Order: sequence, then C-alpha cells, then structure tokens
Amino acid sequence: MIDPEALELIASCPEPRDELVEGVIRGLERSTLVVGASEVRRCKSWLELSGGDGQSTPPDPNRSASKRPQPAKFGEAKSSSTSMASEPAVSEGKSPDISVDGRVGISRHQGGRGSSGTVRLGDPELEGRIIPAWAGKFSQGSDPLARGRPDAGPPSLDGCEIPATPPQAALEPFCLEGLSDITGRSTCVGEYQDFIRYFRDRYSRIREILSGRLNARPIESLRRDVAGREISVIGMVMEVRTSAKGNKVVELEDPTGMVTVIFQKGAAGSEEVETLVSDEVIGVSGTTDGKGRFFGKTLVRPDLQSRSLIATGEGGALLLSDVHVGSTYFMEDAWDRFIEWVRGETDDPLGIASKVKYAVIAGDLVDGIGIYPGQEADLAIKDIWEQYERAAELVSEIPDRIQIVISPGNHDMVRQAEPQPALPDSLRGLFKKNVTFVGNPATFRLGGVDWLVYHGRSIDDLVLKIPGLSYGEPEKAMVEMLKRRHLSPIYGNRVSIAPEVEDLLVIKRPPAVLHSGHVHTVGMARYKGVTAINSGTWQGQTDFQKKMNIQPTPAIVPYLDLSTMRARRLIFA
Ligand code: D5M
Ligand code: FE
Ligand code: ZN
Repeated sequence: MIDPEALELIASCPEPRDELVEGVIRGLERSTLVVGASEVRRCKSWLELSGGDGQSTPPDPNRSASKRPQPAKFGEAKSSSTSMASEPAVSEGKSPDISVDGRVGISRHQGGRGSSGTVRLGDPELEGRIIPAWAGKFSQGSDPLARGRPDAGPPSLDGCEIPATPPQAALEPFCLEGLSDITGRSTCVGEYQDFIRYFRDRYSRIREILSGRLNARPIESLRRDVAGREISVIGMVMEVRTSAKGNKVVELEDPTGMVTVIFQKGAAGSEEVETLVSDEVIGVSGTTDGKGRFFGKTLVRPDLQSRSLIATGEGGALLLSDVHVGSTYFMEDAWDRFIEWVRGETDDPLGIASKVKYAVIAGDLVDGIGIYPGQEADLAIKDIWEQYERAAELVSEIPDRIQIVISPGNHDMVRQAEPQPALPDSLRGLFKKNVTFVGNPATFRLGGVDWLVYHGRSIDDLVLKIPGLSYGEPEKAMVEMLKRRHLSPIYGNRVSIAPEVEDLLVIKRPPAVLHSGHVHTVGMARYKGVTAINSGTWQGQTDFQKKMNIQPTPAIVPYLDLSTMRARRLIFA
C-alpha cells in the first residue's frame, strides 16, 4: 500500500518521476507493508531532487485517514466525505469461518502402490457432478462458461470413457485459443499516473460485477441528507483495523471520496468482515446517521454465483508447478518415476497415463539465480541458461502427443512484477514444439474448458492476513481469490504488481480450472463450479523451509479428468 503522503511527495517531484518510483521500489524491505513518506525520502533520487537534505514537510503520523487531503488510490482530489467520531457498543462476534463448496482436498497417501511401485494413486478427491439441463439460472445470459457442454448430454460419471480423438500430429506447435496475458502488451513505466490508472481500472472492473448486485451511490454523495435511509456504496478497502471495542473500522474509497465504515462486532455476517483485506473492492449496504457515521450492515463481495460445475471438456490434464530444476533439492528420481509412468513404461492400474492429453506447468520451472540471499549454496546448476537447458530436457521426456503449457513464476527468467510475460524467445527455442508459453497469470482454453493459471505468489500474503488460511491448504487461499475476483487482492506486500493499463489480475469470468503453485503444497477444492488446484512441487524441503516450518508435499501430481472434472493425486514421492 502506498501512503498518501508518499504519493504526494512523488507527485511533487518534477517529471520524469520513474527513476524516483523505481528507486523507492528497489529500496523496499521485503516486509514493507506501507510505502510511506520515509521510504521516499530515503531514496537516492529523492535526496538528489530535494537538494540533499531529504527533509521537506515531515508526515504527521497522527493525521487520521478521514482527514487525508485526497483519496490515496484514485488520484484527483475530492475531499473525503465522512469520518467517524465514535462507535456504538456491541456484543461478542463469532469466530471466522471459511466455507468451501465441494470436497476440500485432504491428502490421502494410503492409495495402493502400483505393482512396480512407481506411482501411488490418491483416491479421487474432486468428484465431477452432472450439470442438469436446468442448471445455471445465472448461466443463460452473459456467462457462456456456465452453460456447460452445448450438447447438453450428461457427461459420464465413471470418468473412464474418453471420446476417441485423432492423435495430435507430433511436434506441431499449438496455439491456445482465447489466450489472455501480458506477454508483448506491457506498457507501464511505473509513473504516478500509471498507478492511479491501475487502481481505477481494478476498481471499475470489480465495480461492474458488484453493481448488478447492489444499487450503489458515489461516496461523495453521503454528505447529502440521507440520514436513516439504507444506502450502498462500492469502494476499495484502504485500511481495515479493529477498534478498541472490537468493531471493524474500514476506510473505503471510490473515485469520488472516502468514507469510514463501521461493522459492529458480532453482527450478522461479521465472519466475512473478519476476512477483509486491504485493496479488495467490496460493496457495503448500511445506514448513515447524517452526522458522518456510516454503519455497515451487509458486506457484498464480487463472489461467484453458485453453480455445481462450470463446464466439462475432454481429455486428461496433469497439473505441475515449482519444478525448481537446478536446485540441489530438485527430486530427479521422483521426476524419472513420473516420466516412466506417463510414457506408459510402468504399471498404471487405472490406465490414466494414456488418457493424458495436456500438462500445465504453473511457474518456477527452474530455481533461477539470485532469487534469495545465499541461494548459490542451494544450486546444483549455477548457470541460468544451463538450468533451462536441463529443464527443457526433462520436459522433453514427456511424450510429444501431450500438449504442454508453461507459465512463469518468481524463480523464472522474466520480470518479477506481476503480471509476468511468458519466457523469452531465447529460451523457448530450447523446448519442443508441443510446448506453448504463456504469461502469469494467463487465461486460455485447453481441453475444451477455460483455464486460469496463476503462479500464486499472493498466497503468501493471503495466508498472513486472512484468519483460517494456512500453507497446508492452499486451495482455501485460492477460494479467497475467487470470492474477491482478484488473484492478488492485497497490494504492495510480497507481490509486486506492475501498474498496467488493465488489471489482468482481476478474475473477469470464472474459469473452469484455477491452477496455482508457489507454496509447494498440493490442495484441491471445488468452489461454486470452479475446480481450484494447487499443484505442489518437485523440490524437497529446503533448509529455509525447515526453519520456517513449511512442509512441502513434493512429487505429487494432480490429475484432472476434464470430461468429468474429477481430480486425484498421483504420488511419485
Ligand atoms: O516459494 C516457496 C514457498 O516458500 C513460498 O510459500 C514462499 C516461501 N519462501 C521461499 N523462500 C522464501 C523467503 N526467502 N522468504 C519468505 N518466504 C519464502 P518459492 O517461490 O518456490 O521460493
Ligand atoms: Fe516455487
Ligand atoms: Zn514461487
């Protein structure tokens, strides 16, 4: 998050400001939550611009948010409309709760070993469900994904019958239908105006989803006499805190102004309020007393509409991520067992290998270099090109008939800021033609269904900020993304976001599959028709992870039968 003081300082600097902005970003600690004026003043470019003392008007830490001269994220000044003087006394609240449709993934390692002992199968965890012809009251209109297969015939539930399709001509390059990502489209330079435009875009995209659900008025208009009437607003959460009385106090901003909303502790729906995070866009209905108080009664998220299954397609897909080739912890033996299995060279009790038509790798293909302090000691391959050469060899062991999609992560050789472009041409040449490269995030159609692939770096932030989330159940964090219609709702913590013209991290249409990685633990959930899968890793527990008590679940591959949306874990560990 950027403090308004910091924005003001940046804005006061003569053009061009990009060097200052870049300098500030580079100088940030990993743990920085709010970029304040002090971070700007500390920056070398600022010292130069301010004549060396770096001490122009010092920020007043006691200034309340409601007295800010202008909204922090939307630029153009409109004074804030409302500030809260006091809060009512309230009763005890309930503990936070996260509800997840479908069966939440629970590791079942007891699946029987294949006779050759190379692959163990987890029980099916995400059962597909038939989409009845009448399903999807919400689906006939704007959302074509919700219609399911046009032939309307119920998909088979046994998951064993795959319609015969001609084998893909080996090594023909393939194009992903409907691909959307930042590759080749990045325009931002990180100027002040880029950030304003970025936040406005995020706001207006999510507002569009919310505006069909509540009749919101501009925050500015709360100044008029609307006392006692139930009114609604849509805003971005600037700050959320708990008051001494246990109420949630939320600074909410839209392009017209800011308002302080109070959600009473223990009121209906307060579990959802407990999960509010900075920078998410929400709707709030409530009442104002005409004296500058706005009491939130209902919190409305841009959540998905309920449905059983968004769509089904054809073929089987392997979901992979975080291979970390080049790391001393990369589990090459397990990878070899996986390759033997997928090539049909070992026992395959359920005959799954021959059904695999797609493999998607959701980032961190290699371990990279210089990603964290002291990484050198953890590298078996210390040259980034050699890491990719080896990665290309390992990927080429996957049969040519399988279409492979590779999306980058924070260890890959592309810019760190999200959205990340696809791996560069210089690396693509190392791979066979059955590999297609996409950005992070990327949406595309594969196997007849829509995929949204996102490496998942924001899971680190979500686990930290949302009660009830943990690294052991990454799928719950993915559900939180879906509820907020944003892959990385919290701005400015672990994830650095490039202020592109369009916020590509907004989840415009619910995909059939949401695929992430990053946290190195496998997790699966079905939430309102979306199959959310985190595909774990091929890297054993690192010393760092041991110290942090992070327990990865390496060498487990989620397999998703796209014709039924049944998922199961294949265990090669
Ligand atoms: O991230 C793998 C997981 O480990 C992810 O949850 C972040 C965490 N991790 C890894 N390195 C660090 C450092 N240095 N600080 C904090 N958290 C970390 P990966 O993207 O594979 O490195
Ligand atoms: Fe990783
Ligand atoms: Zn990662």
